[in-house]
Amino acid sequence: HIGPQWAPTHPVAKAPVGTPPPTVDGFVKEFLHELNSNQGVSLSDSSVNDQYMALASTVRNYLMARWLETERGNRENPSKGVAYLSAEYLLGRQLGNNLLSSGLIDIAEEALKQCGIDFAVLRSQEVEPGLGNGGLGRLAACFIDSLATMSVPCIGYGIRYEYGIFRQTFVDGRQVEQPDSWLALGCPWEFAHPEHGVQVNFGGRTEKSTDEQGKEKTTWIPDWNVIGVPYNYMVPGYLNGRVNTLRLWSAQATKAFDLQIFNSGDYATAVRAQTFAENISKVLYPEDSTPQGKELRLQQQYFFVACSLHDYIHHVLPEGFDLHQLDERIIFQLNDTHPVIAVPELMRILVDEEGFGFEEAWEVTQRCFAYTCHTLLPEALEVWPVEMLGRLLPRHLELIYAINDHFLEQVRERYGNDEMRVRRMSIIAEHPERSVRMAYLATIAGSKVNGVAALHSQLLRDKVLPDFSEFWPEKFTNVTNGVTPRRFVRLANRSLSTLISDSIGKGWVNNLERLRELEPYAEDPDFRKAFREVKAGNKQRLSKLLADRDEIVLPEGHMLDVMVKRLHEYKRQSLKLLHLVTLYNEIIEGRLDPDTLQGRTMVFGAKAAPGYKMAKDTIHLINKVAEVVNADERVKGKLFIAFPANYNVTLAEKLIPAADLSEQISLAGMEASGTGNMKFALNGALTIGTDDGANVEIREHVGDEHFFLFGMTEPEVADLGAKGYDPGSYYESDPRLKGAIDLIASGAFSGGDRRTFEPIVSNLLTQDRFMALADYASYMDAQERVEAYYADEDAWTRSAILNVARSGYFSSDRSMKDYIREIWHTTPVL
Ligand code: BZD
Repeated sequence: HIGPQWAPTHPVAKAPVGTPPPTVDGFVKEFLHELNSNQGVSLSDSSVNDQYMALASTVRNYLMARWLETERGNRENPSKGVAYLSAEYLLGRQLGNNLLSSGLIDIAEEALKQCGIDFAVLRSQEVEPGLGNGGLGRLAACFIDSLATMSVPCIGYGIRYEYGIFRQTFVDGRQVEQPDSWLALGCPWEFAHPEHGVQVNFGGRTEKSTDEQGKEKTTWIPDWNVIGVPYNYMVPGYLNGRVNTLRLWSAQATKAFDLQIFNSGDYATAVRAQTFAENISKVLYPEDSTPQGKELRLQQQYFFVACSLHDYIHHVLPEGFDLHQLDERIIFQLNDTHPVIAVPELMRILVDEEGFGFEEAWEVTQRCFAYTCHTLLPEALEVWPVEMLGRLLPRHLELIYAINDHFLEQVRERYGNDEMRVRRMSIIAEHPERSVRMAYLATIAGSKVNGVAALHSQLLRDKVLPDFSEFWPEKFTNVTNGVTPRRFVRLANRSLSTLISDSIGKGWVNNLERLRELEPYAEDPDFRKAFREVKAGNKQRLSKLLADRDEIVLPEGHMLDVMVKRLHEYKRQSLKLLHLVTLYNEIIEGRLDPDTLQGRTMVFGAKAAPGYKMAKDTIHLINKVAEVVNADERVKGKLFIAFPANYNVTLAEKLIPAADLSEQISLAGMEASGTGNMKFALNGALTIGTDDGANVEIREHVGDEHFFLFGMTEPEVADLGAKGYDPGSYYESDPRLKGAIDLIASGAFSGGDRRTFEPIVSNLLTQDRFMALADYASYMDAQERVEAYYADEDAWTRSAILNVARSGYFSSDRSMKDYIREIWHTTPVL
């Protein structure tokens, strides 16, 4: 329960000097002023983009005094804060959120109306900053929102990619990636500070020397460098007058490159060198689970982490701060292993620049970091070849070796010369090539290590890092993920929010457990009716959006069955497809009477990593099945498939509130947590899901009767794997499954060409690493239960309302509270 200490002091903090009065007239004046003086146009000549920019500036100006005030408070009354280190922030559009946080939404809407401007049009003008791949990046965005709302001092540090996650298009049903030029029309939310550029070094060698006192000293002599330019973004708390900072770094060539131009006379080469430096923050890597070991990615990681540590130590901390006490001021939270190179970087700063002894520096370092792991897939654990790391960061490699020696000595002390164990626990892997295991480094350095859902944290201890959890049992903990109710309920689902607030008041927005108070309303027929109307309205708005955006015309009155997430084999979009193709096949074969079915529209949204062949083939198959099924008169009114391209935060905000059914069907033990699952439950969709990730806890909270569980449990998966899994046997023994797979193999969805989807078919029949066939029968069963339950409108609505009422736990405010209690030990500033 988020108690009163986390509640905002008062709805809108006293307006500091310089803040425009929050009145419609004042807003109009300020808006027109911004339009004239910033955009340089009159209202009658202004473009939609001008108007959007001016509106954004107006909101920004309103938040500015609060931001500066927060900064001043941080300096004058410092308390322990959080530096969230994340290579990704999947922010979504800023305008609506910033208006909501400042309490200006209604005023702005009215003010624009007076200017003859449609607010909704301006909101759609914003290109969302897609600076992340999926769950991990979105989680970071939710966390900084919650910390600001809970008045916890936090700086988010990351990378200002010039190109975020690619824009997905479909050509003949296949994914084609387009660059995401999110900055093309200008970003009104950022503040560049080139004067605070930080130099980041790379390459070269180290030199040992002894000083006058006979103390050994190491000097890193790098051979190239770049400048990191900070861009600051406001992170406003919800109606509490606090505005934290997100600081993203952009790479710029240093003057050294200009000098090279001058000296070499080879202009073209020198300009290429400049491009090389600026490439570092050029593009987000679109791989979300299989690190490619690319040197540029390691450069990105070190780049932002070096900038951030320097910034924190030299610009945020007061001058002369004793770094022995660093942990009293800050905790660096490592969002997965991407920022783990910060560990040897802090050691380098303390030892080489501040003159600490190794032991002394290591003690401080271990108190200043904590590590969150977001995966269980072995191939997703990041490792860097020693050769590459040593070439790019020679001093850091030395420090990693020193950390490793120091740690392995402790292991030997505890276990004697158990060399097998020492080898297993070493930060350095020897095979297939010598490399640095970043998750081990993070675990050794971190004061705490956490997984992101109860099951995941357990498996992390038992399967991924068993030696470490034996060595340091108290280091391991769980913090179940959460999502921000501001963006994903209050903003995305305005009509549900109104219904809730009219029933239980507005307090739920930053105290989500209060949704419990809705429970009795599930028994109220009028409330159920109103709830259904909210869903229907959301579906209508979605229909309009998909018609405009994608030329997809949704059938009316259907159950909306939604699966939106990155495309990955472990998430099993293919299992969903098998369900679909089975229904289709059974109908056209005359074994299933379509009149016994409710109308169902299945919505997919998914990007595949550009190099992930099986994922891309699956996207192709979904599109081709959609083409055939949607055109077939025999299933008309019963089955429809929609696959809008370029699923992103903006689309999620439209899709999730309209959904009836949420598909969370990963193989048990594979999805670390999932956060989409939480967003759906909070918006009144029922879940069909496996016993995986946070599904487990969602089911516990909402109750078994309001959740469609299917599939093997994690131990059953492990057993089956150990016994030897044979997907072919499921195919042979289940005629419906065989029928569906044969239909795909026959070329029915590829114009008769049997080769097109052969890789998918043969993979399912011979490998099926994520056991879709083993869970198929159970999934089909569960879908039949869904079908029957949906026919009972009252029962379904009741369950949907209880899903909302009982999902308050999944607020990211609660996650933050857990981090604060278990890991950070920070206090809110009120
Ligand atoms: O992190 C995801 C997990 O798959 C989800 O189960 C979990 O809910 C979220 C948040 O904890 N992991 C990612 O999204 N991972 C990445 O995006 C990623 C990106 C780059 C490199 C490796 C992984």
